[in-house]
Amino acid sequence: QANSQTMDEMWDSRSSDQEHPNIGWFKDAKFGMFIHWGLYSKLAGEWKGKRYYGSGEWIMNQARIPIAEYSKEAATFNPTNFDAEKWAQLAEDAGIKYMVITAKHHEGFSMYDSKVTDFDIVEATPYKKDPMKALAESTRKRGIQFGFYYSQFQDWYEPNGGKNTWDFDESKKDYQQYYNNKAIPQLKELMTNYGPLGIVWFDTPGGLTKEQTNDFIKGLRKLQPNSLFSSRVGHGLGDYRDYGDSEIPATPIKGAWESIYTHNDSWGYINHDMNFKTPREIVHLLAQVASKGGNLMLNVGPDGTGKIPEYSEKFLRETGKWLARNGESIYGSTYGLVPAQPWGVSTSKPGKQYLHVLNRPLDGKLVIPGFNANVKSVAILGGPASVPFKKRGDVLEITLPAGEAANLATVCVVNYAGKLA
Ligand code: FHN
Repeated sequence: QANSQTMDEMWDSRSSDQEHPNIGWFKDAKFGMFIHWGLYSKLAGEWKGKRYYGSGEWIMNQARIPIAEYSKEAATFNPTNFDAEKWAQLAEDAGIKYMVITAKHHEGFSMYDSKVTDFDIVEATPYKKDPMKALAESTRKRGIQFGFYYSQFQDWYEPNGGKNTWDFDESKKDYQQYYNNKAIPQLKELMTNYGPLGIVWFDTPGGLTKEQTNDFIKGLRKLQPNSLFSSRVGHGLGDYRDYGDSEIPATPIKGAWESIYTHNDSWGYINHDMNFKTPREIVHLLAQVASKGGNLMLNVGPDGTGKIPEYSEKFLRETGKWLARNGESIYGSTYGLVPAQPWGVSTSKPGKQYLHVLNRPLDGKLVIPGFNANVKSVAILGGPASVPFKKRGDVLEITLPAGEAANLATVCVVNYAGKLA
């Protein structure tokens, strides 16, 4: 019966008592940092003088680069600009509450010291260090949850890994052999050697049945029972739901879920398409996702030297400043009870509706029909403790103070008594 459910039905039918006991921090966190960093970062979206568009981490696939050629790139991958403290400090300054970084993406290259393969950052590069240990420590000591992304099925380096159709005949692959010899042992390394992982972020599942998948994750859960698995482990076996890339659900969604977005249209670093989401766009995206009850995990793509792009640094820090003033309306909130309005969206806490004014009305007035609860007071976060409001029946009208327009988004908090339907 369960198998006949669609993924939506499966997730929508999940009751709170089926949730992972450790899901609480995730639901409160609201804002995460995704990091895509690998050999592809050095190629930056170009191969043999040809520019490839779309996501930089797919260049091996887009350019159909044979393994024999692609693996040579490791010999000149030496990210001496990598600085775990700088990366973790940026996350903290940005108001980030959890970080997920690619331990191994589809290219099959391990960005950590793996005993399962020599195709990793310690054995195959002049860098010879494991950046993940340092990053995990720097991140955790700032109270930020740390986790790994792992491409459990697509592995374009391995003869039996998924989806390398240019070096191998996909129909002749023994996926179970790949899982037994690489994916499962590597996942065990990651869950054993890097301290407590808040999240293991699986991606693009495939090659195994639900039962086979359940078997291998049962073993992983024994290693770290507190770790949360993303829904892309497949077969509905995750602890929270990931929507599609750059997807926000149309309506408020109960439970734990996450929207994931790039910062500049590519997960992996590229040296073109400098279309970085501005602080205003990031804040509006965060408010939109939080207003539906979910988390936003925004990606940064460091370059091949280990440097985070300057616009990611700059714009994430400005987002952090906004959160320093308005974070109360995001962290620990759930979906808003005031439906989306032309001027913005809302989030909730008990007895409070946070109105995120994304597009300030020209007359400075917020009109909220259907606010059928008794309003006690209205304030601006980080601003006036009391702003004028009036109720005409169940229509609430708030007059915004002048001068708030410059803000990335003004947040009005409406304190009310009773039950807002
Ligand atoms: O193919 C990957 C892609 O490279 C990237 O890692 C995204 C991030 O969500 N996941 C897959 C596409 O959905």
